[in-house]
Amino acid sequence: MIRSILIHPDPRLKKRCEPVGEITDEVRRLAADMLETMYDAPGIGLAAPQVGVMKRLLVMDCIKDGPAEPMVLINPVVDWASEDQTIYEEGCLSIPDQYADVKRPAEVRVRWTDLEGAQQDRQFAGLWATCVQHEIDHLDGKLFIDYLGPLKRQMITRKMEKLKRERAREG
Ligand code: K1U
Ligand code: ZN
Repeated sequence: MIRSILIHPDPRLKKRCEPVGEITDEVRRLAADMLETMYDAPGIGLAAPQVGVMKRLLVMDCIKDGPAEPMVLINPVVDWASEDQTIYEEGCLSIPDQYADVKRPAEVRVRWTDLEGAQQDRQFAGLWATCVQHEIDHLDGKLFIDYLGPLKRQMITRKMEKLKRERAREG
């Protein structure tokens, strides 16, 4: 099932999420719905608070061409970040059609729980590293616009308020 994606500003996008406990059918359904929602958008990542669920779960697939590589990360933790940084022009499904350069560590090692309850860890580089950091930020109530200066952030927020008013009028 495709779930609706919250648009900034929304208080749920500013809150820190709670860890996922037991991996129940509800958690498996959420992960499946989030992957479907991400591919439909389309996007390369999606975090649970973006669909209004305040749990530490994210999905991503940064393969643009070639066979899909869907990933589900439960309770992800960044164990190590490279000193080397990289700049990528980021977007966000909760801030449609707005893009800005964000500087982040070029590589990160992340550990998480998978849908079978097993511990996983992997070192991410390139777009995967940028995306996993963007998604973990969502779980901590942080958006990519929080890395921008106040004027640029305010300009984007005003555009999103206008978009939400227009969408509400359209019904
Ligand atoms: O978390 C999100 O809002 C999803 C976001 C992830 C992301 C994008 C860019 C850098 C870091 C994280 C998106 O997927 S925005 C859409 C997007 O980037 C895209 C859409 C279609 C094809 C390729 C990329
Ligand atoms: Zn985002």
